Amino acid sequence: MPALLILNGPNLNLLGTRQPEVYGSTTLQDVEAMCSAHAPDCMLSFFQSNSEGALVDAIHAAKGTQDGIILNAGAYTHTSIALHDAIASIELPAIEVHLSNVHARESFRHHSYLSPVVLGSVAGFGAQSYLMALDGMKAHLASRTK
Ligand code: CA2
Repeated sequence: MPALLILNGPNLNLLGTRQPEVYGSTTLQDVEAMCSAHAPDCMLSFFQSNSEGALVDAIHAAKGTQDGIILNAGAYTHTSIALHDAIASIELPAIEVHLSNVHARESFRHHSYLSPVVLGSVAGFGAQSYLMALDGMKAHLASRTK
């Protein structure tokens, strides 16, 4: 059974409570419950932090304990070389997730420091983005063990 870490970055703890027109009305707890229901064949761990260093630590801790990472780094996506380096260093497959279609928003959201070091990205499907990333990660891991 694959062990997957679902990591959420800054302000995502506010999901469902503010800006529902951008991020929907689903809370982070709802998203986590949807992931668990969608992937009963995976051992899921969840972590959210508003601190860049705590996210780096969680990525480091995933090495040797997890088979993959699904990551919504929030605004750190667009700023964090530290998260880029952390993902590059652990040699685990990672998928970048966004609730909103970042490419249809402000230009400062168009660049991701994470995109070069992840398997792929899913953006724009709200909470469904996480489920699509789970499917992609499961398919990727299954194809490696064949
Ligand atoms: O679309 C996404 O998932 C983002 O990663 C969300 C980030 C944003 O900075 C990225 O550009 C795209 C922001 C997360 C903030 O979430 C909030 C949720 C509710 C209320 C306020 C903020």
